[in-house]
Amino acid sequence: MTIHADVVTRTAATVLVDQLRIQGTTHVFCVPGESYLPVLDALRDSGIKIIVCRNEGGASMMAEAYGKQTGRPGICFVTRGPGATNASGGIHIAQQDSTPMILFVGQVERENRGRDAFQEMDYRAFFGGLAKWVAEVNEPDRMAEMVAHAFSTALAGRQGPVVLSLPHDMLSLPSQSADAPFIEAVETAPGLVQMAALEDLLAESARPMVILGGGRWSEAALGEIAQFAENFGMPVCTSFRRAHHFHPSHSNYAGDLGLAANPKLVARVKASDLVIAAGARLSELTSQGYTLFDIPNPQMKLVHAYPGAEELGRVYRPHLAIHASPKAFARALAGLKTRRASADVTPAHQEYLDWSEKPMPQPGDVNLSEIMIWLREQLPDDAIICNGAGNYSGWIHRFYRFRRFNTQMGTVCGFMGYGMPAAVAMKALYPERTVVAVNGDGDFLMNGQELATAAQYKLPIIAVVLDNSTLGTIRMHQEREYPGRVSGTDLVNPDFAAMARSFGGFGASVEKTADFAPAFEAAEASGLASVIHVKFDAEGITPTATLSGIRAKALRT
Ligand SMILES: Cc1ncc(C[n+]2csc(CCOP(=O)(O)OP(=O)(O)O)c2C)c(N)n1
Repeated sequence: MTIHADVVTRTAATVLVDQLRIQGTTHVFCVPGESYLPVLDALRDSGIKIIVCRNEGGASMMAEAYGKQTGRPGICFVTRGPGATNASGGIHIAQQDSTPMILFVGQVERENRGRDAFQEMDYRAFFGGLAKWVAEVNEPDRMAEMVAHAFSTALAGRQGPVVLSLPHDMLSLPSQSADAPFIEAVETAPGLVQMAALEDLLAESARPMVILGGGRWSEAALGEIAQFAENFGMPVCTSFRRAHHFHPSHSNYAGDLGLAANPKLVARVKASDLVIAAGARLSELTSQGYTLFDIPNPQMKLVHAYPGAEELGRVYRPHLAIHASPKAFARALAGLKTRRASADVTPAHQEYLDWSEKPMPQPGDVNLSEIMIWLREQLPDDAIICNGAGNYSGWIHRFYRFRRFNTQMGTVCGFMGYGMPAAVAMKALYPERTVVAVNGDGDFLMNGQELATAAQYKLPIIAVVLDNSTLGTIRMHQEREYPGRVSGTDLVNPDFAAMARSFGGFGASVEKTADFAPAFEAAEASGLASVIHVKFDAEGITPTATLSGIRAKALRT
């Protein structure tokens, strides 16, 4: 990367874009606004690809997905009030999922600040509770400094979102800013004393478990974790939506601790005498609604290794807190010599296989577990599956198998509408890989407009829309708490396959399980952004429960 030599002739906008190039940014996701025209102009010849989205919600989620996938901050540009408020979804996801991203927002001219000018917003107030840092670049000469600070803040410790606002008039002024160099996340290594304490705990433990989660991993670091687990005979489970951190066929794999987790896995973790939580925050869904560990003192010895010191002891008092980045912790674990006889991990892995191997019966003509098993058998190991939120995702978690690092793109915070923008971003990054967005019917239309973005950039993602004509998750809760009183959860849906065709894509409808495979193959063969509209019976509301069964049970109690 060459650093711009002639610092004097650049505008603040040019310095900003040069800084993005120096930081290795390959794509930016945006909806344009008149408030940041100088940046759009500087991007034009920068070599950085611009993906113009149809809604800032989609753009911010694409940037978040880019950050989650690459480990480098995802970049999103939006305009003032309307753009910033629409973009807040991606910022919430980046905060909850600990993903590095930077949202750049246009701002009114400095001379009009505080007048409640057209679309003026106080970004510090609005994003203050979400982002790690919110600031405004008021001095063109400080542009590189502030963009570099945005990168280092997004990448530091527990990673997350940063918001920088850009007053319109400032962007076209000359800037004397000197470029800042490429910024890497600081790796925090565990201390020798802590590793010695961990060795003692391992030597004493009879029923240890590893919980793997969070970001900041690499394939190599996860390989070191697998080696450690083998050396010490430790079952490994993964936290919510981080199943891709451990190979599902590995004999130490015990399954994922997410929504509707395998009850045998939950019982196994509860009964363990030592839990090593590596990189995982131990969030609400991973901790099974804060029931897995006693609060504040877990029933077992808890070793919590995490890159952000503020997360250690947030809810659970760890027996041993280790402030370390996942990569540095994995390296230290790989160096440990085992002092205990390796336990038999076969039962834990067998419980995972028993839970996920075979399809479950389902009312109606479409069986989602059979579809997921078909996908797991047909898709290449490096295929990326993106999804939003809804009960349908339970079939992915249980029956699909993520065999490569970062092939699972979902949100830890359960944000509907994530699948489509995430898939667009993934296909833009990896045109040669299969990218599938699995959506619920409610979920899909939250960001279904980004199908137009996929079509515009010729990104042949395959969107599967699982249509049960209801916001099924909420209907499920409704039947539990207000049996038989359906209210505000029914949907009347369009023909999603026809919608895909009207967007210039491929569309197919599926009403029987057997029709799914040919529809998927035809979608792949089309080379177009595709939608497979799968209509299934809402009665089969989870892999193990029916709506009428939930209602009957609720009426009995
Ligand atoms: C942006 C957003 N809005 C609302 C919710 C609350 N919510 C969670 S799941 C769900 C229903 C999802 O319905 P659908 O996509 O049809 O999937 P299903 O549950 O039927 O499988 C809702 C409304 C959410 N998680 N995210």
